[in-house]
Amino acid sequence: MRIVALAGGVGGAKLADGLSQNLAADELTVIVNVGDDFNHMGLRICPDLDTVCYTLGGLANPDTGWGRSNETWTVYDQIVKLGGPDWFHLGDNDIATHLERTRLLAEGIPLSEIVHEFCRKWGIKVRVLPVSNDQIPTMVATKDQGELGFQDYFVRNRCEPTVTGFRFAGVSEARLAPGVEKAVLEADGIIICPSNPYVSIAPILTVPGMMDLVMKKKVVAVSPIIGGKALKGPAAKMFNEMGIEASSLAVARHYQDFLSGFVLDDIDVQYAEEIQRSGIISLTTNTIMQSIEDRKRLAAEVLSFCEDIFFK
Ligand code: FO1
Repeated sequence: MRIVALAGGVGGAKLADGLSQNLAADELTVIVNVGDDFNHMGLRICPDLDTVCYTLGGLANPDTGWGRSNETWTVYDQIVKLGGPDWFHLGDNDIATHLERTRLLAEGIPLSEIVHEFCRKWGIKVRVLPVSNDQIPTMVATKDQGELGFQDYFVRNRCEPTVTGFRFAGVSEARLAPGVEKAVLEADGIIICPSNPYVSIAPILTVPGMMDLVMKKKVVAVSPIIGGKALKGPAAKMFNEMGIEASSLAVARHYQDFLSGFVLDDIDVQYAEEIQRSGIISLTTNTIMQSIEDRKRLAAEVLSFCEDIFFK
């Protein structure tokens, strides 16, 4: 079964990894958010692409979810000693990724080709694609600090400001990266990974042409909110600040215009009936992925759920 998975940060990367353990390499394409990307100290940083690739490559820091495992901070410590920015932590191994990506981008190599090359070097067989090779910085409108760049909101401000909205700067001029259209058209279906609907999935779906492509396929989403909370990151806080009570039901409603199936955690079983009433088939299971085994198990359950839905 050929799958296109839409993914953002840590939760998305974990399910993508689980899917890669259940599918042949040529059956899975992961389309990744680029809205978190920014320039820092002259380096082009692509957090969600790196989190997905590091996770698929078994290189990810298991505690933080971002950056590399077995990391050292020699360069970062010296930057701080020199009075440089200390708010965004760059590990030594991770810096190599940013340096080489920045060098290749400066030579005019498109981001999608750089990701492909890095995946080859990291032994990742699954296809990972940025949704676009264009820069589409996610801007977060906040109540007290006006509009903040995503990393400014997420890291420097620790997601504390009250959000009032989101903007994906330049998205109307952005083009889908080469390979995205073909991957979606050839897919048997689409899986929206348990990523933040506002700042990981929306920036993917908003790229011109993407929604039209997605509407041609059946879509299954896995809830990033469990028991009213997000396991990681500000998704639940954002729902609440946007005036919507955070729950897996709210996530299903958020996607309901194009959703055929929805996977929610056992703890949210009380929502299953209401979700079914809105025409979305639901699967209730343990959606918490702590171990690699959890990822593989959940992905296997999601895939068999998809079999029923995509080929019905
Ligand atoms: N997140 C943090 O909370 N603190 C950091 O210092 C930090 C550094 C960092 C470096 C490279 C990278 O790829 C990601 C990094 N992240 C950090 C995560 C980043 O903010 C991502 O955008 C989030 O994980 C959301 O996807």
